Amino acid sequence: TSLYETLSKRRARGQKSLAVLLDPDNLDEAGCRHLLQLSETHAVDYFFMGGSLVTTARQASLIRLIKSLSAIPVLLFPSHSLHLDTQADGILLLSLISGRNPDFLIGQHVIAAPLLRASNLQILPTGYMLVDTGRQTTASYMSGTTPLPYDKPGIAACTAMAGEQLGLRLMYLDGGSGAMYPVSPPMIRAVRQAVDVPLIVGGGINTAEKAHATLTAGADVIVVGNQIEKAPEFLGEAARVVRTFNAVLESTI
Ligand code: 1GP
Repeated sequence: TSLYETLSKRRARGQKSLAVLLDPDNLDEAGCRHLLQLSETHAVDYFFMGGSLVTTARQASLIRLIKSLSAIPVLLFPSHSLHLDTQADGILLLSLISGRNPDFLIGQHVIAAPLLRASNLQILPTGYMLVDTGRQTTASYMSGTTPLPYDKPGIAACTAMAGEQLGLRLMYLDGGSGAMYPVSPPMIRAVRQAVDVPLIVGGGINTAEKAHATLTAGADVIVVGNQIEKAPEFLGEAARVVRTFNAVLESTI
């Protein structure tokens, strides 16, 4: 089964997933080995690999390392066509639909298209929405876009609806890495009600309570990055929250 089939089956069953964001700028080989062990122990569902600004050449060797030691799928989470790597399993092909910068709506994609076509990467067309969570994030600065206003769930819902109508098959609401607070439950709920495709939510999820609130509001996949870099044990906590959701589900089937 393809990555997308798995994501949409899980979505249909109401099953939740955990993605761990690995930023090659903030992770060395030893740190990666440690996270891999934890991820295997806690049955992490996905690795997202990328960052807004990649200043080291580590991404390729980290992906190689993960692929040699683990079967957890690696999805590229690129901020630029320079950040592609065909060793990964798939790519979140992000169209930054919260913004109005044509380069990140379609421009980078044109540059990447021949390379993607020649690769074995599974392509996951993703409507990417940056949300204003209190301070300017690297992602909004680097993309030159204005994020969605935090307290306007209706704009987020219509943006996601338009993205789905254009054929995007996943939605990703992102408060930005290290956000002061995560995307609000009312916004997640509004997007959840507006579209049928699987919904990924990340940015600022740094406690079990925030992970729980994000999933309760309707996220299918939660993404954690920063807090795991600071305190790798958080991976276990986040995984427990996801598992609890899925266990409740199984007991009601
Ligand atoms: C950012 O959604 C991710 O793109 C994860 O954010 O690093 O704050 O967990 P954090």
